[in-house]
Amino acid sequence: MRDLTSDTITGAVISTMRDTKDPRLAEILHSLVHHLHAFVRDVELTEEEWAAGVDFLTRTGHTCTPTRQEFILLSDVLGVTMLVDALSNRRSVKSTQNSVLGPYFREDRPEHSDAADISGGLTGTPLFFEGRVVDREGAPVPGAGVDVWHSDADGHYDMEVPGRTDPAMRALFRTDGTGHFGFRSIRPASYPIPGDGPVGELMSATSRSLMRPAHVHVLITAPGFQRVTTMLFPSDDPYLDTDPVFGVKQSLLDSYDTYEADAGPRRGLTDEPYTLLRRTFVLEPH
Ligand code: MBD
Ligand code: FE
Repeated sequence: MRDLTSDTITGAVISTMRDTKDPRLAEILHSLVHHLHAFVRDVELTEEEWAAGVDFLTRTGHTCTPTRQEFILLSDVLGVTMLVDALSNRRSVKSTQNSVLGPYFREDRPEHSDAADISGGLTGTPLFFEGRVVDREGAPVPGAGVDVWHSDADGHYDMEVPGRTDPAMRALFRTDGTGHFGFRSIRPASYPIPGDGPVGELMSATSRSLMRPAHVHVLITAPGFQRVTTMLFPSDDPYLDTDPVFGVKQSLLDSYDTYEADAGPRRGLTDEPYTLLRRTFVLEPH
């Protein structure tokens, strides 16, 4: 046998996988080894650097908890999440575009009926959300599941609010016969992605900002339609152009109109200025 060299090792590894049963897995592994080796050759990775990389990934795994998914965050800040979305979801321009799921979705959210207050007693500018779910022809989609979740005025999601364990600022709604859902909550603020773990080290080493623009997450499922995982941003947020997870799209900007307490469509429901977000979500058929 011949000793392997830096020229022959890539082919040797790939040929060990030639009996892979699943053809798609074979294709993925072949390409992964090819590109991984090319990367190592390209930068002439040293032993110390490779050890640091393994340590980084190990700590990324150790930072994962049920409420903190550091690997998802790593995928988000490297643009992989949005790249996979761009390749998987070539939707018609009329349909609502996807964004990042992010690390703060919770399965244990409560189900609420229309017009519920989901602020959990937290204080902030009142936010009224009025949504509609329709198909590409504009016909209402009744019975769609609509998950919403967002942060408070300090940028904390419920699990990060000191001293709080109950779900707040999140709920699952069902659209009514006309495709409507709606709720009351508090207006979210821009805030930094978690910076105290390995992803934070990567961000500071590359002098990147942790600040995400304010947003309300919306996830919609309905039989016969593609799932929509999206979010809405205030169109005047100062962090739109530097979102660390690349989730901003022009079509997901919203004016987040603010009214005095005695003016606008929700006048009289609050005694302070409030924000009204109205949005029609257009689903793409399967
Ligand atoms: C968030 O709130 C978020 O939505 C994403 C995608 C990443 C980090 C924090
Ligand atoms: Fe978020």
